[in-house]
Order: sequence, then structure tokens, then C-alpha cells
Amino acid sequence: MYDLIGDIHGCANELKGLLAKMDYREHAGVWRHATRRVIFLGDFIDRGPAQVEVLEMVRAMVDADQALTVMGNHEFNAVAWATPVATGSDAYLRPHTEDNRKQHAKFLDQVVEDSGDHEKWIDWFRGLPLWLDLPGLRVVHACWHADAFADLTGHLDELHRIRDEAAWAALTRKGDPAYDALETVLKGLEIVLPDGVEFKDKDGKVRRHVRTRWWKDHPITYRDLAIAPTDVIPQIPHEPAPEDILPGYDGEKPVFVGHYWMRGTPRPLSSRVACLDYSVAAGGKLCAYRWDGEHDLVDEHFCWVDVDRRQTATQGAA
Ligand SMILES: [Mn+2]
Repeated sequence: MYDLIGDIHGCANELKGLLAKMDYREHAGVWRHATRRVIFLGDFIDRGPAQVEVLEMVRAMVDADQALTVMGNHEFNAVAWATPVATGSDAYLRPHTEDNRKQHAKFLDQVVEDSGDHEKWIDWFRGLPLWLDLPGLRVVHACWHADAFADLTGHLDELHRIRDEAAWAALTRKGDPAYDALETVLKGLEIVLPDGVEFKDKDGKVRRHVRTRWWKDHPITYRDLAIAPTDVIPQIPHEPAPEDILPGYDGEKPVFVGHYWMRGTPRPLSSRVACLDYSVAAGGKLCAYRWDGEHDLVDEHFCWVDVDRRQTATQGAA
């Protein structure tokens, strides 16, 4: 059976604490459990103090057949940042703007940009699958969306890994259907707000799209669907959203996601959907779900550790 672990973002001490709490033990650099394996939900890097250590722990478990993983949007962006648009070009699939560098700066510092280690980890990120459809459960970083998967399939191999350079170019090209599909799967489903409705995000940028609670059933209003800061929610109308706007979730198997910066006490989003990202790099929790084969998810199978504030502060200052 599997223990699923949400977004880690460089919080290595919390990862060790969570694995130990679930009775995993380290032998010769590999964390193992007598009878269980881990599935990681992606977003290993950016923000936190010990990103390379997290990567080493995760990769050692994957290489020793003790864990599976999917790609997070931060690993996708890291590859695009490090990949020139053409050989010898100084333009990259993810433009080297000040904002993009700022988001990625801690990783680039910790791994040392353009070092052999940087190249090694980028190569490893390239081989991570976008989703896993396993007997009894499903795993994806942000949104399980059959139409988006169909738009991506031509760019992926049979294990849902991004196939080649041409595929990376298509997935980072705005306007390409595969770009939108990738955004949905790794960053979440966004919808256009009704005519005339807009809001300012935390950076003061005017937004006409909002992230959605894609797992909700119809009928539902725009406000109930929106994932937005508390002060923004009142600006989003209680107007019914069009019926075809959400994929819905067929509920055939439970699906596990990360990505959504949840707060509070971990519990399922619905009987078949659980988010395991509880904002560890922003002072929250590192969260797992101990899956025993059940079809309906239960509160009691969540397991978490609180952020190690003392260690984060010390390493953050270093
Ligand atoms: Mn994410």
C-alpha cells in the first residue's frame, strides 16, 4: 500500500520527520518501510532551505523502488528555465525575467546555477511522469482532467513522460492546445469570469481568470468555484457558472493532488479527492495520506508534521 506525500518545497527536516512518524527508517541513504511505499506529488524545489537534500532523499527512494513520483509545476518550470529555445541560443523556454528568476532563485543558489549538479537534477526532472493511473488510485499534481490528458498524449511516452525537445517546446508555447492542457494538469483549472468581472491579486495584477475547485459537482456559482484570497472572494459574483465549465470527476478511483496551499486541519476535499499540499514552506504542515486500498477517503488516514520553525529560520538565514 502507499503513503502519498504532498508538496515539500525544500523542507528536508519535515520530510524526515514525516517519514519517521510513518515508521520509515533510513538505511544506507534510503528511507524504507517494511510493507509500504511512498508516492510523491511533486513540487520538491523552490522556497525552502534544503532543496538538494530533499531531491537526494526522493531520488534515492525512487531508484531503490521504494517510491513513485509525479512532476510538479516547479520541476516543469525548472526544466523550461534551463532549456534554451535552440542550441546556442541565449533565450530559454521559460524567459529569464526578473520575476521568473525571483521565483526560482533559492533553487538556483542551492544547486548552483549551471553546475554539473544543476544539469543532473534537470535531467532527472525531465523523466518524471505527469500523472499516474494505478490499480485503485490516481495521482496528479493539480488537476485530473481527461480532455487535457488527451491534448497532451501526443507529446508524452507510454509512461506519461514528456517525450522529447519538440514536446517541451510545444508545452511551453502560449497558444498551443498542449500548453493550456499542461497548465491545467500541473497548475490547476482556471475559468474566465463573467463579463466585466475582474479582481486584483496579491501583487496588484488585474485578473479576469480564477482558479477553480475543479472537483466540485454542478450546479455551482462562480464564487463557490473560485480559489482566491479571502479579501478577493466577495468581488466574485454568486452567479451560476455554465454547466460545461468543469470536468467533474468521475470518481472511478480516489485521486490525490498537491498544489493548492491548503490551511487548517487536513481532510478530504470530497469522498474521492484529497489535496495533500498544506503549505509547509509557508509555515504550515507537510502532509501525507496513508492509503490502504479504500475507495472512499477518510479523515483518519491523513498524517502530518508541523513546520520545523527553528530549523527553517536557521537555514533560511544561512
Ligand atoms: Mn504546485
